Formats: sequence, structure tokens, C-alpha cells
Amino acid sequence: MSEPVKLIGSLGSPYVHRAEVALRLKGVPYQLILEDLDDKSELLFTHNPANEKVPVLLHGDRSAVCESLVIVEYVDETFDGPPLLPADSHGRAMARFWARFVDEKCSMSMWGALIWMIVGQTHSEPAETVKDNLTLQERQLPEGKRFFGGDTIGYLDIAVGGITLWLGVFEQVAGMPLLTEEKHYTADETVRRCLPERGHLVAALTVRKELYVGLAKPAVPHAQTS
Ligand SMILES: N[C@@H](CCC(=O)N[C@@H](CS)C(=O)NCC(=O)O)C(=O)O
Repeated sequence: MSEPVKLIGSLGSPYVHRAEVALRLKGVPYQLILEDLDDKSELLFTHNPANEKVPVLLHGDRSAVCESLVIVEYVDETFDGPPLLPADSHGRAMARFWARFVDEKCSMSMWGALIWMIVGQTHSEPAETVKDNLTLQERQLPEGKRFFGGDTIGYLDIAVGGITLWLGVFEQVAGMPLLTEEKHYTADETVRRCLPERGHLVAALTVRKELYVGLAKPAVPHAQTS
């Protein structure tokens, strides 16, 4: 019998989404254990003492695998099913580089952009940075293909997919367009089954809007709350 797979996650996390999509594309049954990030459990502290973040993958009695992209690679190498990373080493190097680029250059400036958008600064530096970096990353799409993985969803699609969904939600919360949302990834049936519900994301972010504006005040001159 195969060993049980458990995923410690939280509702609406783009990083947890990556791990779930990888497991689903590989056809691996898993149990999702939802964590309340405002009141973290002993399970999370025990299995990810390094940074106490989700997702965390538990496979049998092995030590936990943490970090969403590390999990995607682990799932790819461990389980049968369609390959997620390219077959050749150069393709793998490219996919890993651009996935890291998305995390380092897009995810962080995305939060900055959200704050600026909320306080009404459309043409802020972080928003422009997200736009420029995503445009640069999108150029990696193979000619005539829908996905970075070619005809099917691969590692880089998974890395970018959750982030673009969140950007669309940020735009909705801030009431301003920043980017056009990616359509192919979110149209995929496997992806759709574990996509965070958009209304839930919008509601969760809207509740925190005042908090973000508070955070923005020291950084953004003349930040407005209305
Ligand atoms: N680099 C990490 C980021 C994970 C992350 O930021 N997870 C958030 C949820 S979206 C979290 O656990 N936050 C809790 C905290 O920061 O204490 C990854 O790719 O897995």
C-alpha cells in the first residue's frame, strides 16, 4: 500500500495551491490539513520549525518537505504521472530560474503594488515592477504554446499560476486594473478543482484592507484611507 500523503495548508494561499496542483496533476491522493495562520498549530511548529509557513508536505514517516517549489519538485520526482519539469537539464535550469525570478521579483513587489493600489497610486514603482517582471517572464512561453510546459501544465506554469490569480484579486480589491489575468491555466480542469475560491480571496483581502493601508502610511506619502 502506498504511504499516506498529507498537506498542511491554508485557505486561499497561492503557495499551497502550487503543492495541490502538483499532487493532483500526478494523481496522488492527499489529505489537506487546514491551518489557521492566526493561531498556528503544534503540527505546523513541529514540521516546519524553520519558518512556520505553509505549505508543508508529509509523506509517510519521512521528515517534512517545506517550500512550495521544493514540494513541486519532490512530487515530480517521487510519483508517477505526467512529468512536471522538462526532461532536459537546460530546460530544467530555465524553469527553475524563472520560477525563482517570479518568487523573488514578482511576489514581493506584488504586495508592494497592492498597498500602492489601495491608496490610489496606480502608477507606483512596485506596480510597474510587477508588470515589467511578469512581461519579462511571459516571454519564456514557447512559440505557439499555451503553457510554459508546452501543451500541458508544467513546473513553471504551477509557479506562476497562483500568483497571477492573486494579482487579479488584488486588482479587484484595489479597484484598479494592473494586468490582464492569465486564462489558460485557470481554465484547466485539474487546476480548477483546487483553485482558491475568488470570492473568498476578495473577502479575506478586503477585511485586511485597512491593515495594508496602515502598513503603507510610513512608506507612501499622502496615503489616504478612503
Ligand atoms: N516561500 C514560501 C512562502 C510560503 C508562505 O508565505 N506561506 C504563507 C501563506 S500564503 C504563510 O504560511 N504565512 C504564515 C506566516 O508568514 O507566518 C513557499 O513558497 O512555500
